[in-house]
Amino acid sequence: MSDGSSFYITTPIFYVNDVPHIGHAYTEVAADVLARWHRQAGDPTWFLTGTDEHGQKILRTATANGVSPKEWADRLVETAWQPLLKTINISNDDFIRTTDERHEVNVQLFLQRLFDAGYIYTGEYEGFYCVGCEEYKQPSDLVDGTGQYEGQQVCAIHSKPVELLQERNYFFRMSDFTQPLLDLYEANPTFIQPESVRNEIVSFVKQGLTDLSISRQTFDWGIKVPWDDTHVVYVWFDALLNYITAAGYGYDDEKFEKLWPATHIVGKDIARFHAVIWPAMLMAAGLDVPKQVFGHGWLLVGGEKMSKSKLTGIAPNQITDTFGSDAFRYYFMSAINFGQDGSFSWEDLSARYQAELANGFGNLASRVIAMVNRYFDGEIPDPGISEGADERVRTVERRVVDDADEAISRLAIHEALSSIWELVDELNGYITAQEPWALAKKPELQDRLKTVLFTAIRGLGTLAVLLSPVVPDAAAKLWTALGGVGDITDVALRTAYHWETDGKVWPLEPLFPRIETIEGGDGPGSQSAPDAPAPAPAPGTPAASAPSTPAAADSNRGPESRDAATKAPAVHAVAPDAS
Ligand code: ME8
Repeated sequence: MSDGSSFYITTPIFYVNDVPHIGHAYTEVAADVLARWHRQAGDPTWFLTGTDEHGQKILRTATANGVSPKEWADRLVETAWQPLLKTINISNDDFIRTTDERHEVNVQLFLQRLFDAGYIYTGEYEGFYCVGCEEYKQPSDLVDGTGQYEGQQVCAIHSKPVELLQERNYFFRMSDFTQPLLDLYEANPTFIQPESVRNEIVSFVKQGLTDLSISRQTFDWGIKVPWDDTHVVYVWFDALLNYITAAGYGYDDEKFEKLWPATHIVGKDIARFHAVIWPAMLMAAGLDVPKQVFGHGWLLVGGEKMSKSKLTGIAPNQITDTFGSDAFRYYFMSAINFGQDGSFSWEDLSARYQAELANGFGNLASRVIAMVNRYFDGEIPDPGISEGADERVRTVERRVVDDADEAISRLAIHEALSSIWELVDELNGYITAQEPWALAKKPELQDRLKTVLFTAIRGLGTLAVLLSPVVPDAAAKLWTALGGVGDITDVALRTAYHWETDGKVWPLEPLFPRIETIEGGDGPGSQSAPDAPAPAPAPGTPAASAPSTPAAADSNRGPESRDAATKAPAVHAVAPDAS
């Protein structure tokens, strides 16, 4: 059936009831880094993202805003979700909306096939439904409400009351798949990652699955059940199918065979839908299950999952307007172990920006290129005889390429970045130890100076190629300054150290200009409405210098107060550092 030769990677399709926050952007960036990495390594790659537009949650939001759900979805996709992809420089190959015809028609086809195969029956259901999750909840999923919901049972994720529903619906025989799923998890131990998510799901399935209600009758914002148009398809059943309807299922067999199965990057909150319901649906339809489901951790605010419903959402452009999209991408990929939770803080972002991007990487690039310009009029010198230190740089260069690629194959993006940073540190140590500025003063050491700058330039080019999937804009600028041949995204990543230059460097503006953080600034707090994007943090006074040392890599940082995390400090870019 499917040849599975492609690297087909997906994000969840996001609900359009509201605008994106940095949690959604985090998933997008992670999937994008993986997609860019594989693409640049020469693997046939396809990256899908999109929006989830049906269901009660969207219907209620649209109604509350006095428009039809389709009008609402169109507005949000156009003004918020598509622009997000530009804000954080996402290289998706496709964008699916569940209101696309290619999706709606083929959801019906899929459902009809399951119905014809006997996997669907009519039944009664009574249970507690959380509209925020779009899911029936078990009593164990509920907690005691606080504040205005004191005395009521609320959803543990949304902290809002659940609704008691009693409906006559169509059911999917999911219980048939308890054992096949357990067999799948055992035969393919990396099917669900990371280990913590896998363990939770395996123990959940071991308790035995119940059948799943897959239609709703009390509202009509959804895809009609093909044999009974008084029902619409349950929003999760509809949404999960996006991964195959976008890949050609039902209308382009060749494309589908080439792409499917996919690697799904999702937040751990929805890993169960992807690792239980989704493979069960696929098995019932006789299709391959996904290659892998990776449930990443949550961005926390005040120790809780950052979320719009709790007003702790931070708009991605609050960060990118000041720090830029590269810094956004680098920060979230390096500061949080992919798979674990992490707390966002403005202080940590500023500190890492300054120490790692501006000083560690950007300054290294500027200095080396400036020296080639100054001492050799921009011509990259031919090296003389190599010494141990030069060999060592070359060895590190090769090793980190392999190590980073190996880490990416395990989706350990943070590990790939720490490997790459070994080369940044090695090159900085090399320049400090070799003191090319001192060599330049002694004509008899010209050959040594040539070797040192040649070695440093080679290392910088390798860094540019390796960092291109993470900080694409900065990498492309550096590439141009190094006289890199062709487009950097065409340079084979797994042999990055073979990169080619036309032999001449060009002046390089600072890749990461210095940014001043002003303590006590009163930046925007929670999310704004979709038609009124959050303003950029306002410049303010007095200035306090940004911390100069990196915060320890710590994905389990203690909770900050909500205010501290959601309020941006007042920050502004200052004139480029001339060093
Ligand atoms: O669940 N930290 O959509 P959704 C990290 N439509 N990631 C976060 C996050 C946080 N605090 N908050 C959200 C849905 N996310 C369904 C998906 S797929 C067939 C249907 C990210 O808009 C994370 O990826 O509620 C999470 O899984 C997703 O947004 C939920 O997005």
